Amino acid sequence: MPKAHTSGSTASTSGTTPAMPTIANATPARGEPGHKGRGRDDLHGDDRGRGRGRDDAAGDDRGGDRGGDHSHGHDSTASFTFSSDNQSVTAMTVTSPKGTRSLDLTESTFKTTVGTNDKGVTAVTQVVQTRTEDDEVETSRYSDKDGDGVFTETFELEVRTTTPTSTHRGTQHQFTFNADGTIASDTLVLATGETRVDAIETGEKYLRTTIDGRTYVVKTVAKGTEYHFEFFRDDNGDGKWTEVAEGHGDASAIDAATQMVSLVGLTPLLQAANAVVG
Ligand SMILES: [Ca+2]
Ligand SMILES: [Ca+2]
Repeated sequence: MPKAHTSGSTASTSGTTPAMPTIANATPARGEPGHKGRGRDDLHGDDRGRGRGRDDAAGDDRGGDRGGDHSHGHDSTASFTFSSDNQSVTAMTVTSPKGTRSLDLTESTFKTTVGTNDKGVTAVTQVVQTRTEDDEVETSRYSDKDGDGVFTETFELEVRTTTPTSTHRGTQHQFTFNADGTIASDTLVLATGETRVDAIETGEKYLRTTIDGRTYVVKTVAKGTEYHFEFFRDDNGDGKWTEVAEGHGDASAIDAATQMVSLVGLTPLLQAANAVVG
């Protein structure tokens, strides 16, 4: 299990080694359009064009709203060309159901991990890509344990860096909790201000917790062996919790005891949202 995100910060032992989420093909429950998150952007109409639509079939989950290179997702793999010392990435191609293409790496930084793969060869076994965009920082982790040169995306987290505005509000929810801390209700707040109950289903877990001095509601959705997670904050105390980060990963991203996304190693990633008033 590769180490991840050793950003030298507090909670960073990371043992998270997520794998390919395939939250695809999720069926909106109860025939409610866009029920439960996926496709919830349809409900908002605003959103930052963050990869919703990830439930639509296997394709390129990023739905192309962000365009460009941003469309690799759960079911895509990557190939890299490394410098001779294996310390840097000189080229990256992503293969998805839509085909293979080279990525423009100008917005990305990479951190490689060299180890011994299953073939007994010393090689790059993991690549962490950090991509900084106008309104978010995306961290993707790729692993090639078997040494075939094909890297599987095992974890991804997109962290919002801008405070919501009327035109760029993002996903918001209202939550209520029971006295014992368990979730009581989840209500989606639409861009219009209307609300819609977001039923809490089997496989969905919520945790209200403090990370780096800030209060978060963390939602983890299990889809078979893949997981999707969202991080919400209500910094201004208006009762509307804004999604400041979302991601996906495999079981290695999950805390075995709680079956929720492991928070180990995530603190430095979430710091990208420090300036956001959710
Ligand atoms: Ca491989
Ligand atoms: Ca708020």
